[in-house]
Amino acid sequence: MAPRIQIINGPNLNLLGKRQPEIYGAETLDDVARDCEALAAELGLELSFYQSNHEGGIIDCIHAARETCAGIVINPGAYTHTSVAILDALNAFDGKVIECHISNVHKRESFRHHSYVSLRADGVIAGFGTQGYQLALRRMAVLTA
Ligand code: DHK
Repeated sequence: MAPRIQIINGPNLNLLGKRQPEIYGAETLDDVARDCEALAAELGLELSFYQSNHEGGIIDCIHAARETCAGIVINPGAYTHTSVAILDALNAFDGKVIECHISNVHKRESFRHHSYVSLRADGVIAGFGTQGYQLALRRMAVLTA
């Protein structure tokens, strides 16, 4: 059976394409989902796609992935820098985790330089724009083979 990968996007990423395009680009989250689906078919991965502006929704999604998914690609948005609860949920997930940021968070404000999620992530992608999700899926295909 093809490994299933859960892609999770956190707060404000529903506004992708409209919000600060000079930082996050012109592609919408639907564009990202469409490109990821096409690549997943090539790589032999099954995908689930989830976005929430709420910490609890993201945590519930991670819990559900415990039963169904071999890996999680997560862009927790600003929760990256604040959420011990999302880190704890990821620590209760046995599969692979890749943290993905559209912007290069290390080139930005110092409060974006620390990530709780990085304490759990098997790999981190930042600064590749929305192409980062596809790079994450390519790595997931290797990690979950
Ligand atoms: C997205 C956000 O919404 C920010 O809060 C993070 C991240 C960076 C991104 O680059 O995708 O600091």
